[in-house]
Amino acid sequence: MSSIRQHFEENGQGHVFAHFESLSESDQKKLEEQASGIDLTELASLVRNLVQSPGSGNEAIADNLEPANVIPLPESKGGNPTDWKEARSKGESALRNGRVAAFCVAGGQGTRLGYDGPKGTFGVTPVLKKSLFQVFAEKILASTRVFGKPIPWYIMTSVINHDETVQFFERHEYFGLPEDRVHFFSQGLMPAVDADGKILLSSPSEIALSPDGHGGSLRALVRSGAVRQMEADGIDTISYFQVDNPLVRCIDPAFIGFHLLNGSELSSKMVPKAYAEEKVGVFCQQDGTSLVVEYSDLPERLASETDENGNLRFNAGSIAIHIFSRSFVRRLGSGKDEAARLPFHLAHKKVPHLDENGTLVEPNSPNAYKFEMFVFDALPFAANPVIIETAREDDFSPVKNAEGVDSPQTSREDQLRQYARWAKSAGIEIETDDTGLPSFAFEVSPLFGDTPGRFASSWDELAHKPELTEGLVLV
Ligand code: UD2
Repeated sequence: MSSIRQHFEENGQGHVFAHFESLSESDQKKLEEQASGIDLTELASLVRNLVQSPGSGNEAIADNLEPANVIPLPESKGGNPTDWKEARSKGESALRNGRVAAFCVAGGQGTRLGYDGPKGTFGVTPVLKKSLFQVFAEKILASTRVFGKPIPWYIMTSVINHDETVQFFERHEYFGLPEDRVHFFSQGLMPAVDADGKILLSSPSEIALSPDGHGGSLRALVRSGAVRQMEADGIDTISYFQVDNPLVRCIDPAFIGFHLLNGSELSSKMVPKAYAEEKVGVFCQQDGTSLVVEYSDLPERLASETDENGNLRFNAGSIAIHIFSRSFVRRLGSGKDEAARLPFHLAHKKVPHLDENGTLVEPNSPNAYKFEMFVFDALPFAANPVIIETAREDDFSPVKNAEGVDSPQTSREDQLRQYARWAKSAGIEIETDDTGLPSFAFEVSPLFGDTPGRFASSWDELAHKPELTEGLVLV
């Protein structure tokens, strides 16, 4: 018996190889390879602490929770325009010196949207239906043109979507970005287990594995060699965003500047929560340490608590936009710092699996446990964390659900509102409703979206042709 099979046998997971003798040689090899990627000691401790111990409950998490300290926008109460100007200029100088990389996490399954394909390939813009990846690529390209230095873009995929993602970029010639500046790597995997902690098989030769959460990005950045590459390229600042949000400013000089001026290892953006139950994590302080409490963990009484002005007390919503220093990613991602490890969270899910007779079972209700790390759990380990406020309408309108809130429809309308604001700021009269939604659909390329001069002249050229008004596209 091979040493890996022996190891699984000794750790109560020998059933993983129950069908081994009937497999082809190449399938045997594949299964052994999958198995050797699993840390059984880590898994046993996760099963003991998360699956088999009753949870400590939300109230324990809520002990001593206080709202986080936030740098307000210049126009918000307490905001300081001079600080923002200084931050912007610091960030611009870092960009001119080529110190910044963009980083998008795109390894998730995107099940809620019900779209068959990597989420980044989903067509999201109002007229041209440009994909999320194209929108980000054009934003990054726009910044490289402004600051005169290439901005490398790292994209984390997973085994579920890696090949399709890379092929999509190849097919679209990297949307104008230099090919050697777009880097893909796959995130780590974790096995699904049943209530007894037994690893599930998805076929006789395959373990039921799934991505280890966006928190897995820190170790994947290190393992894949991305951090080493950044070091060689003189990059020390990483601008992190999720694949689902077409409004995100992939590169935001003021945000970068606040991060650098404060010597921060991890900085984050917040928006005031739209309503108490909004499904975003909340920035808090606990015994002097900053942290994000996920929406599902924040007790309802705290989520809905208001201050003397009737505003939500815990209102700093996390929209999953961060800046990491490269050295911090290395410290956490290498796993060498025992005291700074991201915890795993448990998800109870439906996972198709082989039963003891080798028959494939498609469960109707959750039957399995998956383990995921969350990237914002890095916050308590970061020196000098900074949280800045941002305007929701200019940074956050994710596409998560097929319908209703955070859907293609709401995101489309938020993009249209942004174009209308840009048009107005370029001096163009445009009819909008009370919510700022323009009366016709048009689209502005991120390549010059917020540069009013160019915007105005292109608009003049096109808008005087009435037949073009609906679906007007500034590209
Ligand atoms: C996330 C945050 C929530 C809020 C919200 C804003 C968590 C647990 N919650 O909610 O607090 O900030 O976003 O939009 O994150 N991903 C991977 N690999 C994985 C899992 C996810 O790359 O293994 C990526 C995924 O492709 C997507 C992002 O992470 O870009 C968010 O994942 P999600 O949809 O599971 O997070 P969500 O909407 O529950």
